[in-house]
Amino acid sequence: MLTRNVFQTLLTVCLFAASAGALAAEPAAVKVRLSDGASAGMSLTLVPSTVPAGPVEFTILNESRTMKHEFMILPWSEAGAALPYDQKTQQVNEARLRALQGVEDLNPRETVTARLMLKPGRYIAFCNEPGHFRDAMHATFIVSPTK
Ligand SMILES: [Cu+2]
Repeated sequence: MLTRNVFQTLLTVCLFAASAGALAAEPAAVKVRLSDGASAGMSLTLVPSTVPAGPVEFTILNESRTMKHEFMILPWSEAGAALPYDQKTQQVNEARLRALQGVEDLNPRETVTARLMLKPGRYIAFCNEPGHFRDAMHATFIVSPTK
């Protein structure tokens, strides 16, 4: 499927509108790698893993040759295992999460950029293709307050 939903919450839209009047800051650049892993299992990595609050441009690379992966992110202060999880579908239950943003269903070898406005806090990023969250496709991401 080539369809892709890039969705943002009302909260994010409001934040964006509120900051639009300020001087446009250069977005922080973050490289996201989605990988099946040759021997180490699946992974999701963000470099850097900490950025200042404001616009963040994620360059998301699906390194897989065969599988779809995705990049979802939301504010989350707890450990990743505490995300609501549906054992039947083997997915994080997105309907029970607020402020979820991201890019769904990147095809193998596809690279997509997504620019998000992020406020300070601790975030979790994950892939929600069935089984992938449990297969360690998640990572913590920190947005620090700007001076
Ligand atoms: Cu995945």
